[in-house]
Parts: sequence; structure tokens; C-alpha cells
Amino acid sequence: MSADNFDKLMTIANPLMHDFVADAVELCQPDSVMVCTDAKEDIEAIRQMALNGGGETKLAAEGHTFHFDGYNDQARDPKRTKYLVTPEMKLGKNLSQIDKKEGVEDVRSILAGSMKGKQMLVAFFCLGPINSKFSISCVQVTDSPYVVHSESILYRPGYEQFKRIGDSDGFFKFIHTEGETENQVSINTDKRRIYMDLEDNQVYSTNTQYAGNTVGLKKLALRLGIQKASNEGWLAEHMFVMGAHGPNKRVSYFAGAFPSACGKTSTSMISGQTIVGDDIAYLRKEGGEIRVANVEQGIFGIIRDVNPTEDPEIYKSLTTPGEVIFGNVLITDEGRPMWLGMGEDLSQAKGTNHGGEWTYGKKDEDGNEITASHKNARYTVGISSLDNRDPLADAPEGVPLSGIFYGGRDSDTCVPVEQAFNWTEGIILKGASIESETTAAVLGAEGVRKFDLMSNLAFISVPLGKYIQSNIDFADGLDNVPSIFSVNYFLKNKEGQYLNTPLDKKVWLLWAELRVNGDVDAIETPTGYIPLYKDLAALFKDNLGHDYTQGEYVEQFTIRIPELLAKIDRVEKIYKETVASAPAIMYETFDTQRKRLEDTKAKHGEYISPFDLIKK
Ligand code: SPV
Ligand code: MN
Repeated sequence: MSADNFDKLMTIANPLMHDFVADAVELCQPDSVMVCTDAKEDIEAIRQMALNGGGETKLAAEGHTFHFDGYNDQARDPKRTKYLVTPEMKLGKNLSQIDKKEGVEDVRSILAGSMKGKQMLVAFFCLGPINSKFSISCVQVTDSPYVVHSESILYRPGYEQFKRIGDSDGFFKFIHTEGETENQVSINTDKRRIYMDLEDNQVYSTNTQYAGNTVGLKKLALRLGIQKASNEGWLAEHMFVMGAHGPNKRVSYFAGAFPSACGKTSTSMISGQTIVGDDIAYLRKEGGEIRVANVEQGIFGIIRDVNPTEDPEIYKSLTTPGEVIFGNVLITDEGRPMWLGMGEDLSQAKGTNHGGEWTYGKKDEDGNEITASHKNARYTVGISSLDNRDPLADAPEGVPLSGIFYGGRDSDTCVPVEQAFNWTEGIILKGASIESETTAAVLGAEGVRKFDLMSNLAFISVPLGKYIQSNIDFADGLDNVPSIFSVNYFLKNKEGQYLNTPLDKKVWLLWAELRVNGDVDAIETPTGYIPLYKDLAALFKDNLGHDYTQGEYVEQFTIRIPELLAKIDRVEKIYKETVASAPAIMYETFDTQRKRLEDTKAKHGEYISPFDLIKK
């Protein structure tokens, strides 16, 4: 480490951080170490390193680069992601874990000497807005310039923030090596590890490059954050945050949790609304209300289906010069990125993608089609480059929360939008009961219905029952309790066709905006409140120019009693069999809901038109 870099490190007077870095250097044995501050020159140096063999290549448009992950490194890897636990820790069986002593020994043996011949980067970033109650300082050690470059786009600068915390131990530590590479991609999959040490707030990540496994501040920090939040009485959630724009310039803020690849980013980008963040939120109680802040300042979003019609804001920023990293898309010989669902014919396209040279119809060794871009291909951009950035996106005090959405990929059970009767029912029957058909965002089979409470299951680091109880208790003492809604963008008819277009989510959002402000009435169903036909018809007409028919309404909002009952049975079974810590109120609430469904069935039958539920 040069004297200059050493000074940069020592200027932060935190011996615990120094120890962490010293240990990492000793263990990984890099040839040199660079310490990055918040200075523009340092970030620029990282960008250049990324382009000089550090994981990125320039594209034709100014500021655009691309990055490829290995063919089997295209998503988060739950099988190799584990909590390091001591015998005293009782996390419950849903959380993947390994004995701490054994796991640390194993991952340290992989890290040993891993940076020989390479430069180690030490960088500082901040979770949440800087200099605020939400801020958590982080130090990232990695041999990947791509990782630090991504973090410089996605997170607020943390070097100056780190100085503010003095010698506190309340910071997060991340150590990553991409390991041995060929053509700039990690090759030793068998030595891939993503191990979280909850006692030391430290995460190890090895032999992977995909950002969900490597960018410390993203999902690795969410796991640490959930434990910290649980201990300190706030919430760390897998949620977007956005401003919904109602009548007379009214802005009501919503947060929403959806499993990966279920429309979370595109909800936060609905036209005419403003985005605070698309992926991770911290919620704190202040002065009788919930304040919510975006943990990030950028978006690592799924690029598939980003096109000028459905996502005009993001499409514009991806096709305009400026800082963008494209991941696992098709790169044409002219240096242009192309992707599935971009609104162009890809059958004539050719170029290079994560599988090498590509032309339409190419198959891999196992005979599976290699699509032009991977289904989980991504883009990384700063929110500041978006025209629809909310003016309070970086507010240190966050924004006041009016409502929460929980959604999933559900083809046959829940209506497109429904408001829970109250907070506790919302947490239990909407959030803690999310099931979703699996997608390409996680390695494994697609299309299988999976339980995913609060869309946060992959990241929860405390016993699940404790986490749910914290969510229930969070409304205690509030003057303004936000409303909780379920949304379902993926309802299908018997022929398997979607009943809604992707644009319809705007109507559900704006209905919820009216609802939280008491502007519209609703129909009571056994599971919550749904919109009146007339209110939706007006919203469809005004916002989408669509004449929404009564037929569409009835088909979409029919209450499907058998499916709803089956869902409760499935979810309850999961809690009974696998979540010893589940609070008793959950089972009471499942019973209440079941009884309401049975009573309604006795009166109206199994499939009930919403018109039949309007009180005469
Ligand atoms: C998600 O999959 O939920 C993402 C991308 O936001 S990842 O970084 O992989 O978690
Ligand atoms: Mn996410």
C-alpha cells in the first residue's frame, strides 16, 4: 500500500475498520491496494480500471459499458448463500446456514492468496441517505473494479460519512474476490461462497461476479440490515418507494415488496409518478408516522421488456449517453446493446452475449436455447439520470409513508388490487402470505409457486416469526397507520392469457392513492376492500384512454373462494411445519379469514361477482 493510500485509510479514525482491511490484505495477499475516497478522481480511476480488464467494455454510446457474468453466474445463488451460525443462534429451518467455525475456515481458505497478482480495492459507501438517521457506513474490499464501479452508481458516497462515525463498530464489512477468471469471468463455481457473519456484520463472497452475489451494499447488506433493524426497532425491506400523484398535485408515498422479476421496478417507474427507489427501503417511525428512505441511489434493474411503450423513462436513460452498465445483454458488432422485449426484432441480430458469439437459435451444450440477452440481464443506472426522480429521493428524513403493496406472480387466486382490513391483517394475510411463481432472477426452475413472505425471505436473517412480529408491532403508537394492499399483475384466464396489460398497474396504484386519502368507497369482500367498477372505469379512461367494461371488471375481480381457501391452507401448513416461531395471532387470523370465506361461500357460491357483494 503506497503512503498515499495508507494516509487515506488512516484519515478515517476507526481501528476496527483498519483491522478488517489489514486482515483482508494479509489473507488475500494482493500485489497492491488502492483506497477509494469520495473524490471524483478516485471514481474515475475505478471506471478506467474496469475498462482495462476489470470487468467492463466500452459501448458505442458515451458513458455506456457492458459486463458479462459467467454462463452459470447469472443470478443470485441461494444454494451457496448461507448464514454463519454459532450453536447458540436459532434462526429456524427456513434459513440456509452453516456452522460458523467450519464456514469461516472454508471461505478463508478460498480467500487465502486469492488476490496474488491483483490489486485490492478498498471503498466506502453509505446505505441510506448520508448524514441521516438511516445512514449505515460500509467498507467494501474486492478485486473487482466492476463491483466498486457499480457501487459508486448505486450507493451514496461513504468515505466522508465513515469519518463521522468515529470509532463506532456499527458499520458493515464486505470482502469479495472474483477468484480465478478466464475472459474476465469467474470460473471456479465449486468454490463460490456467499457467507454472512451476523455476529461481526461481515459478508464473504467468492468466485462469483453477478452483482446480487457480490455488490456488498445490495442483498448482502440487506441481510445484515434486517438483523440490525430487528434489534433496533425499525424495518429493512425489499421494497420500492415512490410518489403516487393524485388529484390537485397531491403526492402520496407508497412502498412495495414484490419478489424479483414481478414488476417491482416497473411499478416504481409508472408514468406520471416519481421514483424514490426501486429495490430496498428502510422504514423508521418518527413523530407518529412512518418515514421511509431508499437505501440506494441507483437501479440494478431487469432489462427484459424495457421498451419505449411500457417503461419510457428507463428506456430513455438506457438509450441516451450517460453512465450505464449493461449486464448480460447482446452486444452487436457496432457496440450496441440489445435485449429481449426491447421492441425490436432480434431474429436477425447477431453479436456477443454471456454465452459467447451469438446468432438467433443458438443452443448451449445441454440443448437449451441461449436467448439474445439473459432473462435476468440487467442495467445499472443512477436515479439522478432519470426524468421521473422524486424531488425527495435523497431527503435525509425520508418520505412519509401512506401505503404498502405486496405482490407476487399469481395466475389464479388474488384479485388485481385489494386493501387489507387493517395493518395486522395486511401484514399476515398479504405480506406474510405472498406466494409467487418463480422467475429467472434466482438460479433454479421457473414457474413453480413458492412461498416468499414480504418478498424478503431470501434475505431474512432473524427467526421468521420474530421478523413477522416486528412488522406487526411496527404500527404501534402511530397516528397515521399506512394502508396495506395486495396487487396481482399476473392473473390469467382459463386459456392461460393475462387478464391485464402491464400498463394497468397505474390504475391500481392511483386507486390506492385515492383510497388512502379517503376519496373513494370500496366493496367489502371476505379478504379485504376492492374497487367499485365506476371508480376503475374513470381511472382507466382518464389514464389509459381505455373503456374498461363491466365484463373485464367482473372477470378480474371475481372472488375465487376455492383458490383463496387453498392458499390459506398452503401458507398455514408452511408456518405450522417450518416456522416454530410464528406468532399465535397468525393462526387466529388465518382462521378468521377462512371463516369469512366459508360464510361468503354459503351465501353466494364459490365464484362471486363483485356486484353480488355490494351492500343493498
Ligand atoms: C433482485 O433479484 O431482487 C434484485 C437483483 O434486485 S439482485 O441484486 O440480484 O438481488
Ligand atoms: Mn431486489
